[in-house]
Amino acid sequence: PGASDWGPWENLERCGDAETPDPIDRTLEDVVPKPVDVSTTDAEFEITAETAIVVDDEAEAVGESLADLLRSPTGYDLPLEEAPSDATDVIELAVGDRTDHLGEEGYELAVDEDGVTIEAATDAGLFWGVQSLRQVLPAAVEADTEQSAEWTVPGGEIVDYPRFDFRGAHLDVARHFRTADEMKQFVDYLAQYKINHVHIHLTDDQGWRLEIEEWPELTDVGGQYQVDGECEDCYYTQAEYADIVEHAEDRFITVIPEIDMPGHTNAALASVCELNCDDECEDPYTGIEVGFSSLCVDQEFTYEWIEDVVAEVAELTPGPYFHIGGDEADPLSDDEYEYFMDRAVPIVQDAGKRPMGWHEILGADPPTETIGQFWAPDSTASGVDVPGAVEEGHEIIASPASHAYLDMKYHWETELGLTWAGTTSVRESYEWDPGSYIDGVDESSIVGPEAALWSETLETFADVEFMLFPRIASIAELGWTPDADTEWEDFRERVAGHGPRWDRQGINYYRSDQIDWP
Ligand code: TNX
Repeated sequence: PGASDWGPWENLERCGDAETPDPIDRTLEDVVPKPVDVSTTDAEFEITAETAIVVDDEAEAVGESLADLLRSPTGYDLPLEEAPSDATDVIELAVGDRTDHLGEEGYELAVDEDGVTIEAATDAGLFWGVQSLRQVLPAAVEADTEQSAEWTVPGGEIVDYPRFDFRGAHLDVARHFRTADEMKQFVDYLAQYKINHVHIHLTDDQGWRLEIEEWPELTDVGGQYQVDGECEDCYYTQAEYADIVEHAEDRFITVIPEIDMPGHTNAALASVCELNCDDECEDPYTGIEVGFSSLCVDQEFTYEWIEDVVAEVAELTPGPYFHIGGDEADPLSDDEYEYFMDRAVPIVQDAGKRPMGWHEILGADPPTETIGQFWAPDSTASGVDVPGAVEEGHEIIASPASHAYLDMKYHWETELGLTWAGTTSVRESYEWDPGSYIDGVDESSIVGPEAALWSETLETFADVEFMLFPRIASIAELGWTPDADTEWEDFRERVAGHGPRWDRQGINYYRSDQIDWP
């Protein structure tokens, strides 16, 4: 629909006019990320008090999550039932091999007058299909109290699957802490846009955010500060962290923990005095400079401590990856840096995890299973031979700072954010191709894109939301949608319709003037 179709209706709805019929101003084409294949019909389905959710065994958990979403705003029972598939007035969710060809995360969604059917080869695919369904219901579905609306689903079919298996978002909880509840909220936002990895930057110069039982000093000291000052008990207990991991898992999102080393370690150096070459603790740091700290690379104690930390974090994190940072270790010579990585990377492997690091790590010639996260603001990474590393077999995550660093200001007057990589408008966050962006690196070596949200200037969770939305929708779409189907004009129209959905969720999004919001 054009922008003019949206405005008046939404306004009436917001004024609380309960009698206003909800015109069917939505189609299956409104979904973000844009699905691979969509066909639309006039055969709408209306969810009513009689509607049931039909599930097979494997679909039950996803069915529950759909029911959870729908029950409050609709006020309907929406019982979960096992029933023959010819039942009418149902939303049917099924896991089966008919859709095997769509891959692990693909799904088919079909809507006609009798109901909605979502089928997938796995429960993950089914869950992504449910996110698409969510986006084509009235925005009122995002409310958590009963709403008066016609719960109409537009007719047609979607056949969909992702371009990249890996679609990530990173959040820095070290510079400014985010509570476990906020972290879970962040995960909920990612799930709506089919992002399947959340990378948590748990440690940096300003803070240490995860309880390590063997080294309580890390949080006794490092967990009490953040940028600009003190922060009481600003860390996750192991139980809280496990809860975040489980919350993510329930949404088919894998947690990637990052313990940044050997640089970005002032919080550790201020907490465990023996980590310093002279055994003297550093002072806590609450500024926003980078590149000044390093672990002491030529003492055994450093590696024993790393083993303890890595073992506990790996044990708490079921996913296959462990990110050890490796960025901006400026105090070290190249030889020292290489020596450090020669010791540290195998510790991660011995803990059963696949190592990841910022792209500098590739310069240390680590084992080829090590994934490099490309963050340079241009298509080359000066000082590191990324194409050479790829030639040797390394894989790459694409997070170029000029497009995927969501802490960059939208424009020069944006109050929040940094500008070292320039500014990044919504359009700039969208107009790049993760598969071909990096000079000399082929799409076959790209694991996928990851948005990175650093938090030096982000004091509140509302600040996080402001930098995240709408740009997270861009990165999500670049990770999911075939490159040939990613067009700015089309994207900006679809994203416009998400504004009211974000309003209902209370999200403090940036109302970019590049988008005609309803
Ligand atoms: C660079 S790029 C950093 C972070 C900062 C960020 C701010 C990289 C791996 N490190 O330490 O927070 O820029 O944009």
